[in-house]
Amino acid sequence: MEKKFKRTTVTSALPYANGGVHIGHLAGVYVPADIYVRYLRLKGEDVMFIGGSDEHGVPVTQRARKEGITPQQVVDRYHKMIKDSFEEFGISFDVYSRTTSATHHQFASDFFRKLYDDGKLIERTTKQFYDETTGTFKTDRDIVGECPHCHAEANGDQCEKCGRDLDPTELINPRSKESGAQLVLRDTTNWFLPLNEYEGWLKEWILEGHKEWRSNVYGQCKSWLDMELQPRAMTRDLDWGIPVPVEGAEGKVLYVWFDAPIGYISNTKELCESNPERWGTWQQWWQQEDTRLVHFIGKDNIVFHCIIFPVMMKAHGGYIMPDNVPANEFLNLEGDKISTSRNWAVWLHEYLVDFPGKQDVLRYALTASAPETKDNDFTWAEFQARNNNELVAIYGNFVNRALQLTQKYYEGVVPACGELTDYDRETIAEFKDVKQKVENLLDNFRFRDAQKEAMNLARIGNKYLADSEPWKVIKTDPERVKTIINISLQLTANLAIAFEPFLPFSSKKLKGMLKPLDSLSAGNISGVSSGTAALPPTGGDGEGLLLTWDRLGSIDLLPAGHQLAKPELLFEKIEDEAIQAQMDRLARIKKENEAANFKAEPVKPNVSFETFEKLDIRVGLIKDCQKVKKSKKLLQFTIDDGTGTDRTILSGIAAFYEDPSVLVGKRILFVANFEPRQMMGIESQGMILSAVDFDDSLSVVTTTKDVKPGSQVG
Ligand code: B3M
Ligand code: ZN
Repeated sequence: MEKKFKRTTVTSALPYANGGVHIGHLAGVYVPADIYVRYLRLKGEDVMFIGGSDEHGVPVTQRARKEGITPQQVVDRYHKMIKDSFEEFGISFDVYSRTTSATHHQFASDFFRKLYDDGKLIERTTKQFYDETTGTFKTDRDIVGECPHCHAEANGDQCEKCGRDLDPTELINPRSKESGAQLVLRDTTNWFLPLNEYEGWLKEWILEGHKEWRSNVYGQCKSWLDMELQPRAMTRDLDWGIPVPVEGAEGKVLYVWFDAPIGYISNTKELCESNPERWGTWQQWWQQEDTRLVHFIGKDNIVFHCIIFPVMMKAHGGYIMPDNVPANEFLNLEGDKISTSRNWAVWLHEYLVDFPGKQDVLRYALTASAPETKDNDFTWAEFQARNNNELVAIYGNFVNRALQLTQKYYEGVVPACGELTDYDRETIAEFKDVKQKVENLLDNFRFRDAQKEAMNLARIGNKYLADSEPWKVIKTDPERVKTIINISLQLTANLAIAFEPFLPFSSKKLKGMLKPLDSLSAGNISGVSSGTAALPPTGGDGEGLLLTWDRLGSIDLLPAGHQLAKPELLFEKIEDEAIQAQMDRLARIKKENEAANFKAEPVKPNVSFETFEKLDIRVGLIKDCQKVKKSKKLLQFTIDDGTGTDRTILSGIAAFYEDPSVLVGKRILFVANFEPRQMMGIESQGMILSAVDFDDSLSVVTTTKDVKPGSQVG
């Protein structure tokens, strides 16, 4: 029972403007959403792609406090950074606005007020922690105290040490993160959305009506609906956000998850009002039954988009419900969970600097390992392999060979196709139904597999050229070569079309090489808020040169006699050095995190002075230091110990001194009465003292003054 929709509203989660966008966000939300809207546009469908920054919420205020600036300054900085990097990356939003805009404040405020006036909200008084020194209520994450389980210092919502979820009232001695003051419980009144009253409707709408949703999304909804839903607070005692438009609600703002999804609608309104001829009214995109609504999000946002926001819209009345919510699982980085606070991420703005012009490579790699059904791992080695072994070796290689041979044999003019062999026919048959296959997969939000189909075309092409060997046949049967090259060029043109939703930059470049007369209509690339972003080309020279989506799978895309432009390489190899630099960066971050987490070991039981005195610790001057042959670990020290006779000491610290000669001349501490030991046939007469660093690396201990060798330490 296929419903007929006239237009599609596509939203992508509004990133918090308190940091950059990383590969997890891209793989989970923005790349698939962009592929989807580009595809719909290429099919000529009416679609609006909505993005924007989520600028309220506690994390913004926390960052502001940490940096000693205002929340507004935080969001101004990150909104611009995120917007610019999305644009450069080719995420083709029709609108990218922000939840601090006047339009949004008004819209969200009116939305709340209608719910309030219609009696859809319930008022509840609860006890919350209050800081009397600043006169403010504290949210969970602004409270610290002692964990009741492991007694470590914990946040109000969770203990990082033992991992338990907490309620701030469980904390021992709760304090304000901001002021350090002791907190007291105080009554406060907030407005709640009674989710429980919508349970029956939600069950019917999702569990009965949307069995086709991805199993991870459906499953999460089901487990929420299987538990009893509770009323949820839609207002907060905070000073950063949209003021609650109710008398007596001073000092309260709308809950960030109330206002953020409304941001999709207010951004639509902003776009429509800026260009009503193109976009019509916002109501068309949000309230008309012939509009299809699709939310692209990560899995941590499922409950907000499938339960809370729909209930808000239902309670308000007049809105359409999402038709699908293709949420993704998480992407990890080199085996570890991506984390903003630990800086364990690949940031888009940094990638764009480190790999200029390689937007499509990241798009490709992220789609190829998109976490569609389970969490997935991004590794730099795989990124490099995707580029070198697939984009360069398959797609780029095929296209380059086809275009170079055309230059070499025909000066870049498309040769006429002669009689087809059986093998030609088989090859053509193989890519004829690619349009059907790719569309079917994209319609079902299976982006990985869809991209694989496109790549498969290039594999077919490579095989065709390798099997047909035009470079040999040219000597014996030049007529036959014309057909081989013609077919290869048709395949190349198909690749430019098939990859367009996935790799828009490369398709644009390839189209430019294939149809130089017409390259201006090859489609807008980034087009943030251009309103005509990547609409199908409308130009063309009327000679079958329209490389449009509807012609995908055709073998007459490039007519004989058509002059091609000079070919350029579509992709280039990524060298090991570039990958190593990224791995080094991650290793550095890992180190920094370990250092930040370093906690000194508990102190050992006390010893008496007499016990201590038994150890004879001395200063020694290193006269020589060498690696011990056949040992990876041992260094052999020759020490001036003040006795006039050199002393030999072995120490297992070779791994930490690549060049042991740097130690020569240093004054170190050693235990002079440590029982002599034989190692590798050498007698070691004492023990050199070293400090063990947080990462288990070692450093010998030296003196700050040129103390005479043999001096006692005590
Ligand atoms: N800003 C959470 C997130 O970035 C939130 C999404 C809002 S979508 C309306 O994961
Ligand atoms: Zn704990």
